[in-house]
Parts: sequence; C-alpha cells; structure tokens
Amino acid sequence: MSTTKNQISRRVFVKGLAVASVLASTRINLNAKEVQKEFEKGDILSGKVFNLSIGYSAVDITGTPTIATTINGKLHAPTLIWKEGDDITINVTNNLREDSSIHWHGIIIPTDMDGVPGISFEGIKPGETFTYKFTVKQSGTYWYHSHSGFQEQTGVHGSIIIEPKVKDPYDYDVDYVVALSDWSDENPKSIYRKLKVAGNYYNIKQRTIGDFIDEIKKDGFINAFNKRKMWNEMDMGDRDLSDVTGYTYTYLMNGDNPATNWKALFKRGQKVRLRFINSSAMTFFDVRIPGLKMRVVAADGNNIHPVDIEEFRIGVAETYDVIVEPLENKAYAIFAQSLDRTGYAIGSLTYDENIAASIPKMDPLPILSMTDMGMDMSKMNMGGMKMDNMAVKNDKKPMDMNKKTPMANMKMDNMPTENKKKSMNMDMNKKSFMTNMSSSSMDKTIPITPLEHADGPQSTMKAANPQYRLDDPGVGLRNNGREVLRYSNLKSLRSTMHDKQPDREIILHLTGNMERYMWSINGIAYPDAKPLKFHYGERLRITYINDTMMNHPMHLHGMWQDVESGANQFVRKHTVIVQPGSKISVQVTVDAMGSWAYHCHLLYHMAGMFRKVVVA
Ligand SMILES: [Cu+2]
Repeated sequence: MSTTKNQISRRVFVKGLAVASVLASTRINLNAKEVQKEFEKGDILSGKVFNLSIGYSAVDITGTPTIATTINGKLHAPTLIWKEGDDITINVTNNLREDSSIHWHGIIIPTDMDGVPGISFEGIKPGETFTYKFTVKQSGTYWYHSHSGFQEQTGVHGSIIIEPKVKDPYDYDVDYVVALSDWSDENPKSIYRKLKVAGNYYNIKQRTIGDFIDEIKKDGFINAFNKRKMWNEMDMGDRDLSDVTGYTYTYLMNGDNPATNWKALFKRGQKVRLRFINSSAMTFFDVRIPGLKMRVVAADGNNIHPVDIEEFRIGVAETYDVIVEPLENKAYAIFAQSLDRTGYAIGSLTYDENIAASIPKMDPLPILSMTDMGMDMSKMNMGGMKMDNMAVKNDKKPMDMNKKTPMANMKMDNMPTENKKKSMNMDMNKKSFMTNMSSSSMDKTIPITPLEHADGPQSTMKAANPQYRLDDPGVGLRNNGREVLRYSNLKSLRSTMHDKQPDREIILHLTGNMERYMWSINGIAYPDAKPLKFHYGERLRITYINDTMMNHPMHLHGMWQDVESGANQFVRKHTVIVQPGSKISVQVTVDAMGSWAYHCHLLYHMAGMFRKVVVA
C-alpha cells in the first residue's frame, strides 16, 4: 500500500476553472495555513488528524458555471487514507448557510460518530465545527458523504481507503480510486419537485407508437395490448429504469466529466488495483474495461473469494475492488454506463498520460420484463398469455432458478394458492403480505416478527411472485455476451463457521407510489413509522421483498448485512441491492447499541424509504 499516495493520480478536479471558494466564510475555525497546505497536497489526506471544510465552490462541469457544495474546495472530496487500528480525529467545519453533516459510509463506529442528523447527533450548524473521534476497526474501500438535505447530490462525497493491519491476500503494484458520481446543474430541490409532479419526468426514452406496432406484429394484438395496459396501470413504462437520468445528469469519474477523461497510469505487466465506489445520488452503473478481465477481490470493503468477470453492476453506495493486468501498451477505457443507458462516466487506464482510450459504444436501452415485475417466469402462464414471449428480446432468459441457483433447495412452491391467484389476475394494487418463507439452508424454522404495514396510497405496486434472483445480473445485463458479476458469485473470505443461526426474522417490503413519487417500507413512509427494534446480541434475518420496479440499494448503518448469497454462503455488505420484483435475505449480528439510520440509498427515495433502528 506504500504506493498509494504516489500512484493515485493528482489532477485538477474541475477542469477549466480554478476552484474558488466563492462564499468562503470568515468563520472558518481551522488554521488557514493548514487548509492551504492541504490544497497543495492535492486530493489525498492521510494521518491521524483530518480537517475538512464543507463550503461552496464555483465549478464548471457542463459548460455552465455553477455552484457546488464541496469539501476543501474539491468535487469529489479529498480521499482520506486511514490505518486499521488508528485512533483518528476528524474536524468537520460547516461553511454552508445551512446545516450539514458527514456520514462515514460502511464504517463501524459508535452511534454518536455516525453523522446522521436527528439520529446520531444534531447535525453541524453553519459556522460550527464538529469533531469526530473513533478507532478504525476495519480495512478496505469506503466513502463518506453528507447526510443533510441534498448536499450529497451537489458534491459532498469523498473516498476512504483503510490500510489493513495484515496485508490483503492479493498482490498489486499500483492502486487507484475510481469514484463514480452524478452531477446536475439543476438545483436538487427542483429535481425532486419535478419527480413529485411526474415520476417519469426524466425518462426521455418512453415507448413510441411505432414500438407498439412492432410489438403487435411480434406478440399479437391482445398480448401487446395487455402488456401495455399493465404498465399504464402502474403509471410506469417498461423503460423507466431510473428516476433521474442523463437528461439532467453528467456522470463523473473522480470528479472528471467524460470530456476530461480521467486517467490512471500503468506500466505493462503491472497489476492494477481499482477501487470502484459508487458515490452518486441516484445512478447505478454497469462497469467494464473492454479488453481486460477484472478480478473482483473485495465487495463493500470486505475481501471475497476472487471472481473473474468482464462487467459488474455497482449500485448507489456499493464499492468493489478489482485487479486488472494490462498486458499491452495501450489505453483501456474504464467505462461506466448508467443502467438506463442515458450516459456514462469514462476514464482511461493508460500507459501514457497523453493518450486516452476511445469511447466504447453504449449498450442498447434495456427494457424491463415480467421478471422485473416480480413474476415467476418459470411457473406461470398468465391467462393464456405466452409468458415466454413476454420476456423482452434482450432478456430472453430472465432467470433460471434450477441451474446454479444457490438457494436451490428452497421451496419455491410454498406460495399460498391465494397469492398465485392474485398474480394471475395481475392485481398490482392489492397487497398480500407473504409471511411464509421457507428458508433454504437453515435447519430450524425461524420465527417471524410481524411488523406494522399499511395498504394505503404509499403503496400502489405489488410484486406478484417475488423470487430470489441472486443469479440474475439484472435488467440490461442478462445474456449480453459478457461474463457479468452476480451476487451469487460473492462469498466473503471471513469464516462464517461461528455465525449463529438467526433468532428471528423480519420482512421488509419495499413499497412505493410512482404516480405521486412516494417511497415507503411496508407501505408506511418514514415520518409515520415507528422505529424498528433490534435486540442487542441477536442474530436477525431480514428478508426484503421489492414490490416496486426499481432497484433499491438498502443501507443499514452501524452493523453489517451478511447477504445470503448461496447455500451456506454469505457476503458481508453495507449496502444491498434489492432488484425489482425480487426478494433477498440478509443476516445481521446486532452488536451495536443505540439508534441507527436504515434506508434506501437513492437520495430522492430516502425521505420515505427510511427507518430508524433502535438497538437495545
Ligand atoms: Cu429506493
């Protein structure tokens, strides 16, 4: 790791304009010289004491100068390098005109250091400095961001590298952070307002009448009509892949826009570690480096059994560390296209800093299929409609529960008949909470603690027959001819020998109302919900059921989520993607007292799809 400091490339974060602190207040509590020194050092800070200043900066990312909220004048904020075992101090000064905060994402720390206003502390008032002090008890790749308002969208996000006490079990010569983000010149309040008016405001690729005619030719009128009707009833289109898209976003790599083309240097034959961090507000990225295989060695900071792949999807707030070995003297594209294919972040892994890689072609726009709606393609035949044809062309094999599926011994037929009937009718509005889950690899039946739920306006969608889809790379990545990472490939290196069986289980339905752009859990939005009670010392199983058509990256603060990624196989994560219309189970060792935030990490979903967790 000694190479890190020198090898992580230094670059001007926002090209074209000097980053000026336009509203730099006179209330900075820090020694001005020190801050200045940090600027000179570039974008990496290391040691045991860190001084971070949140303020306004002028940036020009799209050709239109505008104001960002930044840390130490940087968009993406400085990378913090910590050492496992160190006691560190971080002074965070808020020079904004509104409250601010910093949350250390995925870092296991006491609740009062976790940085969530209203849960862990009161937030940082304008002009004030809050001092975070904690012991670093883990290693790997993480990130940090504001947990106040929409500041994460306007630039308050940075990377964290924690050097391990014991060397990582893989070798590499150079080491780079590749942080992805989404930038908009629009005020995020205005983005949110537009979504409230029309959930599909930023979806510019709606279906045309021409598409409909093609479908009639292909599927026959009735089938095509029914398909269309179903989407209309949900107030959605099969192309509504993301709420906020390249229509307003410019996608950035380490703060650089595609025109700047961020560069990482290598010498032929070197092993390069790339630490991918999705620090965007709303965007899932599909990442590949054409011409190179990637060996995934860590997920969310935790080392895993290495997996060789050609492409991976990274959800908001997830991190993946990969190792690549470029054997040719050329420029390779680090290509991260947004899930909705409305744009991309790009950089170059190059042997010469003056040579940038050419831009790969974006994949065609993926189309949501019945799988993503939570239909079990393998078992249902809906009212004579040919289900096989309904899986849209590029998603021909939506899922294969029989082959390779880690949870193969799970009883998929356990569904109450009532549910089956409902799914036949495709009743997307009625809810039928399924409480009877037979759980795969566990010997005993786990008692389910019922939770409050509501059938009101917060929840207008319902997955008819949600399935575990760990082997499904997700919409747009199925059968694309490349080897794509799936959750079923992820297996933690840490031993799970001594993990106890879950004491109990809770079921969280991820729910929403697309028409009114409201998001909730079990049909109840955060302001109306009671805190979730976790018992200190218990092993808790949480099953997510996604009743909506969007991916939700679910993030639990303060404790790990051990995802059941296969039979007797876990991967330890802080953020778990719950695919549309699917279910997924995690186990949590409840070992952190206090109050914690628990939420979907899509910024504009957070207001509703959020819970306070109280561990007592
Ligand atoms: Cu969400």
